[in-house]
Amino acid sequence: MLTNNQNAQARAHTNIALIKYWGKADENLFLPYTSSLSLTLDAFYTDTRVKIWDKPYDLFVLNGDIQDAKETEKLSGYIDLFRDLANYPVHVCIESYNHVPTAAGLASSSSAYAALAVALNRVFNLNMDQKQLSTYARRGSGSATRSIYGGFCEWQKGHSHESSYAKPLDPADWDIAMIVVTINDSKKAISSRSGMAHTVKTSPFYALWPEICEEQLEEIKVAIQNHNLSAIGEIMESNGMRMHATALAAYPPLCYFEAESLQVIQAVHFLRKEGYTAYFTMDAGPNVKILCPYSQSIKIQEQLSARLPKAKIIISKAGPDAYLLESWDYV
Ligand code: 2P0
Repeated sequence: MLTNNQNAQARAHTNIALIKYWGKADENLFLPYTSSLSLTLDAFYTDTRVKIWDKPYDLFVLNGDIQDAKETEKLSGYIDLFRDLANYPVHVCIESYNHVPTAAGLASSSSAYAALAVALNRVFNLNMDQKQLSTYARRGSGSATRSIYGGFCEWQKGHSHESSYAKPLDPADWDIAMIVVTINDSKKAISSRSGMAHTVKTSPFYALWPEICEEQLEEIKVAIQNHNLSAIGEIMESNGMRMHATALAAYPPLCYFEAESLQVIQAVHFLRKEGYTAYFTMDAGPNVKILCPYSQSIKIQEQLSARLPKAKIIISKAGPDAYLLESWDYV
């Protein structure tokens, strides 16, 4: 008989990809067509508590609100992976708090599923190591694979559930920051999930994507090893724009840019001319993330605020690995 911990709580941070994950080779197992590489951010995280209870159903409470049947069912399907593995068919109550300001316009699925995987592992006494945890985080959302680790990490695409996992590369504890520039925090018109599926299916440029990522991944790993921020930024900027090129070439086209996104991009070009080390990337939405030395981040933030007074601008350092929380401070 398993002796289970009745409660477990965990924290995981969001991550931003420098080499993007864009397209699934296997939609059920969340196996990507390409490996990807990210930086975990300190400023944004999710706290999640899992409690085993004796009610005959699962409950999911997000930021204090009980979630509807559709959301709960999605999560129950995910929890089944852990229940089946532990061979322990109990129900759970899940409480989650996202410390990702809505204003930041960041997807929280990466931190959400990483925190949930860490807490479920504990509550079901599964003793998974970080590598295994990253495979299970992946089954909730691809980007969550990478939120098990802090700093820079690589998600190796693999070819099966067991072989598709993240691996830490560098703690990024040197002079580095990511600035998140939010120009629009409303819900995305097209989710990453459907955007990538549509691109894979209809974009003639997608055939080029795996080769591009393979090449740029190797280049950026060398740049990270050398702590060469300009080289990291250049490769990141190129990879992000190439991802958007595949989406723009989809049929019908997918365009995540808004007018203000281009204004931020122009501001980054201006900052570079002024001698700053600043590079941008964008995901499946209009907001822009800027990689720069932490030592320049306040000045860059000031410059951006002057040019884009309506934008919300948050500076983040690199974040840590996902971890179990000793106590739960929410009421
Ligand atoms: C990334 N994105 O590498 C890429 C770049 C968005 C653009 O991972 O379907 O929410 O849950 O696996 O992880 C966002 O996609 O998609 C994402 P699913 P996910 O960060």
